[in-house]
Amino acid sequence: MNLAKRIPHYGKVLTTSMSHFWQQPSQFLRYSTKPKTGILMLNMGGPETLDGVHDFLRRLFLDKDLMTLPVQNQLGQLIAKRRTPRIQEQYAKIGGGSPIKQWTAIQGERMVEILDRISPETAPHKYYIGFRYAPPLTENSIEEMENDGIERAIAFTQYPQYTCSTTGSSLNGIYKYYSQRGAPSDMIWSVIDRWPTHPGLVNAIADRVKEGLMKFSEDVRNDVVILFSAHSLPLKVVERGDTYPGEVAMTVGRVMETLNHSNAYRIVWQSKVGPLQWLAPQTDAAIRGFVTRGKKNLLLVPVAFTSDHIETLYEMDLEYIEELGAEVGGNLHRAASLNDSPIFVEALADIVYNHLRMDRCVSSQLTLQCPGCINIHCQKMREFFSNQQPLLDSFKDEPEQEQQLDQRTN
Ligand code: GF9
Ligand code: FES
Repeated sequence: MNLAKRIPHYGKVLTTSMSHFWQQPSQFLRYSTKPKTGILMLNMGGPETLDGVHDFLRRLFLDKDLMTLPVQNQLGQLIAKRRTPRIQEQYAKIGGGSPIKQWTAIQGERMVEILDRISPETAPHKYYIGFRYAPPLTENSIEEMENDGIERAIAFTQYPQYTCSTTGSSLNGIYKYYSQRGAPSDMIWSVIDRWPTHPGLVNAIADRVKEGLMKFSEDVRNDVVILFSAHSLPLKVVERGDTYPGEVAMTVGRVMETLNHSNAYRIVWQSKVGPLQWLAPQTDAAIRGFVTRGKKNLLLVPVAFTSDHIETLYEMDLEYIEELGAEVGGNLHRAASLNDSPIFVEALADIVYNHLRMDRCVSSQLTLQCPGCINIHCQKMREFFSNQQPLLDSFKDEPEQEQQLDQRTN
């Protein structure tokens, strides 16, 4: 079997004078040779500065994959402009901007460090950030990946649970980029579209819950109600068949199993905006309801975002815990976001590691559209990612590959 033929970069890295670099620390591979595997970490992003708030909101309200408004191009601009001052005030109170880019960069750095170590066959790995509504925008990061000469591109959603309004929108964005670009990609794309039950995610959240429970005095600890709070979703999105509520419940179920059901818990939904009906109960209404019924000890646990952002730092910490908690007389704490949790970054690397060894470009779940979908891009996007070159035959002969590697390096 000619591996050089089957793995385009194989020969280039392993020939003669280069071969000893396989035994060098991963740092060398990552910064001195062309990256081979590119991992695009997808998220909505957030404004880094108060000046960035308006652009962020404008992109969000013009996103037809997230929401459809009448005369959206006009109305979207108008809503974005009208909401900017209030959102700027909120960001001002959490330090002047969203920390999501810094957290994603730390997670990405550590993830590729681990991958270079555990998966030398696919190294060097490089992470890229692809935000939907704030720089670095997905389109620009894709161009950077093409310019870097990436061979395998992985669209890796940073939302553990899939919804068409977040991950779906980002994937539609990648598809639209290529349909407008005309020229086909030099990279082979594949997708990590959801990972709601990954054991590393579950353990990382369970650890944060345990730490959170320690914030309560011992005599009330068993009585604490754990409120898993996820971003809400308009009911019309749920009714068209979105998998998000079920996947949030999967994550929460595994976390509670890991904790041996030490405490009572509920799933609650936060951040509803506008006049539509959304998933309920809302986090604030649930807090009020529990405290007035004598359940005063509540631990809020963010479960659908992996880093701190305005919904944890402003909505949960200031609005719910500081203000509402004081108003109703509850004893509220919040579990930390995953941020730089070592268990969590190991999980990110493990998810990519397993994905690289899978022989398909998309999960079976991603092949299926919502039964009530009326967005034409959703079907095109699925075709785009499903029709990438049948994946990674190159990893089917790993024993042989390792053998050859040993011969070369010894
Ligand atoms: C969401 C996560 C899950 C239209 C109403 C004017 C809006 C929306 C969503 C879903 C974010 C993060 C879900 C809107 C306005 N959203 N659907 N947001 N967002 N519909 O902001 Cl983890
Ligand atoms: Fe879910 Fe289109 S809205 S597939």
